[in-house]
Amino acid sequence: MTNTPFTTTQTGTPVPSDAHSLTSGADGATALHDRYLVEKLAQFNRERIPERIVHAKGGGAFGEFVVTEDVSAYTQAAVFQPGARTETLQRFSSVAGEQGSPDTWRDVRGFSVKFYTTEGNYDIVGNNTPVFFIRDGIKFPDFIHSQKRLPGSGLRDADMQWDFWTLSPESAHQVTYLMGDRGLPRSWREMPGFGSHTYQWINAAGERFWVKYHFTSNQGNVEMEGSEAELIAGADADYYRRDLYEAIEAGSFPSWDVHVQVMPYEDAKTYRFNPFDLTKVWPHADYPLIKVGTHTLNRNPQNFFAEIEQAAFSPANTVPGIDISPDKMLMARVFSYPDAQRYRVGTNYNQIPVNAPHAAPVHNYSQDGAQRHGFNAPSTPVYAPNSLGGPVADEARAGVGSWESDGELTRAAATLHAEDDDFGQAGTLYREVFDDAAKARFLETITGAVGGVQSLAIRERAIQYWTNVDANLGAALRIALEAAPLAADEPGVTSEPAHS
Ligand code: HDE
Repeated sequence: MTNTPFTTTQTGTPVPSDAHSLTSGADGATALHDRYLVEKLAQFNRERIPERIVHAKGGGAFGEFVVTEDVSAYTQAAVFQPGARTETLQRFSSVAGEQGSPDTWRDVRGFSVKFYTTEGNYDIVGNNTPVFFIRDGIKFPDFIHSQKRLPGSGLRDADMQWDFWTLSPESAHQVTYLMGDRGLPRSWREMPGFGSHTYQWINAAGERFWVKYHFTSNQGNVEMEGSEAELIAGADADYYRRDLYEAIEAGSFPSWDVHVQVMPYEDAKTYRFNPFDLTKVWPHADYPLIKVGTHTLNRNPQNFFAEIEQAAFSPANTVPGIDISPDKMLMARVFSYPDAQRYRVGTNYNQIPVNAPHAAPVHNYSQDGAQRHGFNAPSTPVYAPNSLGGPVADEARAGVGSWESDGELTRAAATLHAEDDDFGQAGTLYREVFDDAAKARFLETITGAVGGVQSLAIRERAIQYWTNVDANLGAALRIALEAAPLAADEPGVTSEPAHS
């Protein structure tokens, strides 16, 4: 066919064959100077970049966020102004599994949204749960180590998981979510999303508020049973990824209504528990949901590696009118994500189209670095200060929203309050949110998970952990474990490990 292009080298030179190496004679010695053979094999060896050390398995799509309400009283951010429409990228993920792991292993799911706003990219990098396992980032590597693989055998291990969790009681709320129905969504389209942390909004007058983000699925929250999830894990490791891709291909665009809870700045000093503690939710009765708009996914990636594998979501990507809060986990993440992305994707990872701003210019004095391709015009100065009209800082924004100097705030928030405990909200979730059927499924799940623990000391701690959440639950777990064949008595038999 006349318009079929020729195969070329990476530098555009047509090649004589894609099937035969250059040899002396039909089956003679292969020539080392067969540049295309060498280039093709070398390129193949370098197709992989390091996978995400957590959230390695995922999928995503592009979309649009539309503001349908007026929340300008709380934030000046352009992306949240009435009527604003913003292009977005969303990635969903599991946490503990490697890139090839089954989508439907029990796990928390990542829920990341990049907003390509007119003031730069804004990222909400959350999960399908409103809380997290720990409240200080220094424990994160240890937590993840305990959920992944034993250094010797390279195998997952229930003892490691429950040893960490039972020695970190602050994990109880999130583990209750994980072991409950939320741990097995039927699809990424049918689950909620949360920013999880407390963030700061600043309005045009400089007034500050604390907010939490909620993404409510317009497809409903639908979960699957553990037995169904295990079957699917064996039949189709990419079940969620396929579901999202095919839904969008078919024109069935999933959407989420976006709400915020808003806490006045000063309330944080007297609230009944630390409002910046990531293991806690704010009861909606205290701070009701306020609608902001709707986020719809309506376009599949053209190239999975270029647009999803290389996508870099970061809590460090904030825009004017939005800032971080004194949440120790959030402050640690602000360092970690760009660090991980420089390692994983490269120094100039924000020049890759999927990570570059789509609706805002880039003006700064950084230059060079591997694979830089966007470059400063010859006349642009590469230093500041300068007398050549180079970009200048927007000094009006200095200190806007800053809480760092408000010692009373951080001391008050961190002072232990009556409800600054580890098990209270987990118990409320179990008793008041799970119905009887959900409670029964929950008991079955934790019996299986704790039943895989070999160490009787850790198993006993796990029973105490759940007793602290709810005494009846702890008692029922003890009975269920005594009735179940003790995995500890059956060497080599462990239940499907819970995935964090
Ligand atoms: Fe992450 N997390 N995280 N995490 N996380 C990463 O960043 C980290 C935490 C979350 O689709 C990494 O680029 C630290 C909470 C999602 O690309 C890494 C701490 C929440 C994704 C990292 C946390 C998350 C990540 C791995 C404790 C929900 C996938 C690769 C302070 C509120 C984003 C990367 C995507 C990815 C660090 C805890 C969610 C290693 C240090 C809490 C959804 O930088």
